[in-house]
Amino acid sequence: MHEEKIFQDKLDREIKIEPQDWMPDAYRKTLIRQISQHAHSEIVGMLPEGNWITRAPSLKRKAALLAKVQDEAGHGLYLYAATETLGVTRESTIEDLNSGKAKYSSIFNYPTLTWADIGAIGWLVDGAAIMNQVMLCRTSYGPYARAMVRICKEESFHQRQGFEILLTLSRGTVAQKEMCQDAINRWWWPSLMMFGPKDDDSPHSKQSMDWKIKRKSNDELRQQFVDICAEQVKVLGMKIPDAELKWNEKKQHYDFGQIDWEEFWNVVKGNGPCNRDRLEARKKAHEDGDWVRKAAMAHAKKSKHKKQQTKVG
Ligand code: FAQ
Repeated sequence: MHEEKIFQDKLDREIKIEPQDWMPDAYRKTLIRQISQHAHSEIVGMLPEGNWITRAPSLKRKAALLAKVQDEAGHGLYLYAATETLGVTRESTIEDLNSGKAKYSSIFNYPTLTWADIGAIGWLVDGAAIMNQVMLCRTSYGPYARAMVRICKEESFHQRQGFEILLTLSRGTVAQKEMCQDAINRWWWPSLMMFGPKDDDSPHSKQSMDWKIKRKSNDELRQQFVDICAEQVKVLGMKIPDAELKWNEKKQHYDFGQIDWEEFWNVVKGNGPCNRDRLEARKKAHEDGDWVRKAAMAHAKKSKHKKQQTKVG
């Protein structure tokens, strides 16, 4: 009881909860779930873009894409490290992904068919990710909040890189303009789904808001994202594929059309266009890396042994 009071008091006074602090089991479990899903999303998120590294249209584009994909790997690693502070091993967390038990963001189960998709991912997917992650910089768990600050800085660079790809295409030939619009058409609705189910259908939101893990609801963030994109798309001279998108003077927000929630849950349950491929690719990468992990462990053991011998000598 005393511990619960200290925990609640810290939340009330906006003091971060740290790994060594007492916390309710359910708070710990929620964080492990959310942070590990987030880590998996970063790692699986490398796959759709990695697909275009060898086919980027110029050396400059290739270098930028390589750096971006490497950043995502770094984000995954900070987040796996943050998950470990809650008392679970990285091995078991990765095993949960590879066995299909753990979730990762629905968005990465869609294919990248053209170069314009790399621009659309940067603008829309990174844009949605930032919208969600800026509020997570103020999340109540210290290691997660601190990881988010650095991740957000990098994500905002990614977002601009994507927008600039689309801007270039939008000023190009007729075929390039069509490619740009087609990518926006395919990535728009899945990007809106990244924010999760509607607030009324979101089982975790209420408790996560009370614990200050989440600071804004799924619908609030989705609305902010729509409002920003509806303006930015004008700079591109492109269209958002939603006939119902319209400024609502009274609400001071854009109204927008219905999200296909059946498609969302279908993808979350593993039946999206690329779910199977993504998991296979991750499993193969893990198996191919087995010798590296073993070699690193053997090297660490040898070095430790050598050090001990020098001390004895
Ligand atoms: N996909 O009750 P809620 C990125 C699940 S990072 C799949 O609303 P919550 C960087 C949810 O897990 C993108 N599943 O849950 C990048 C739960 O299932 P469970 C990832 C989803 O946690 C860019 C159930 O539905 N970002 O993109 C999705 O309160 C470019 C009920 O949902 C994060 O992970 C979904 N979209 O709110 C990388 C941010 N939405 O666990 C490469 C951190 C919901 O009960 C290239 N996460 N579900 O079985 C969060 O902020 C939250 O977890 C939400 C969901 C907002 C995603």
